[in-house]
Amino acid sequence: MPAPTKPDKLFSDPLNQTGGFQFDQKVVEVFPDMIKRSVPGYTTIISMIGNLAERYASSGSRCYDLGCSLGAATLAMRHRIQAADCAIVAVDNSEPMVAQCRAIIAADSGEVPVQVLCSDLQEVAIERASVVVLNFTLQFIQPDRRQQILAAIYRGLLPGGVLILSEKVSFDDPHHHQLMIELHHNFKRANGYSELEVSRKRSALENVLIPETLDAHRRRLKSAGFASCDVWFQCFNFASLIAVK
Ligand code: GEK
Repeated sequence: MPAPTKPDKLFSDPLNQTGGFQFDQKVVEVFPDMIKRSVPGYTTIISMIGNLAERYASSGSRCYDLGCSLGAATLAMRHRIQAADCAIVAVDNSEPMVAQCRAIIAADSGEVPVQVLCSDLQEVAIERASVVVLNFTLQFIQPDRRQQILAAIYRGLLPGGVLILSEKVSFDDPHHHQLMIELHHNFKRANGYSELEVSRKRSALENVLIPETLDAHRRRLKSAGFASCDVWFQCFNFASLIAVK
């Protein structure tokens, strides 16, 4: 059985916080609560990934969830895919995340086969893919690696297949950029995080989570070869794009 999840109080204790943010056991224990209270629209995005997988998953293909954490997007796809002979490959490079994800998947009753790999997503071959999900994962990879990751995904997608790319984003206009940051922080405070927790988390994510503009993401997707791409969801500085091969 998966371990029960706890409320996120990680950044209420200053002694807990040394160095940059890591996806360790302590984060795994609070992850579902942390991500829902930190990412505006997270629950909607997860549910709509299921919706998109139902539309785009094709018979005999694979769906990938890269940076799967506890498998929320995997489960959303698993319960919506109608196509025959379709399998899901879920990948994460955090061992504690993968252990808990495997327990969650094993306790789930969905019938679509799921393979959970503990690996850097850059090492995983993408093959016969109809749907690839990068839900708030690319932002944790150094920007100079991002183009080749999108190129490998593009090569592994079947014609008509899709990449769903969700990211925290930045804005060129300094006023708008600051406004989005403040609205996001208000969202976190309204979800019970204190001023200190918000600012400690922000420092821990410095140089770990590197946001880029929506234009930078669109340019990269186009240069990887995607025929069509644009935003399908946005709330403040959190957005999700869909790119079609
Ligand atoms: C969700 N998609 O719930 N290779 C594999 N995994 C990685 C890598 C990498 N190079 N870098 C980071 N990760 C999930 C949420 S969380 C987003 C994704 C967040 C993993 C990392 O271990 C973590 O589990 C995940 O990407 C990012 O829909 O916490 O803001």
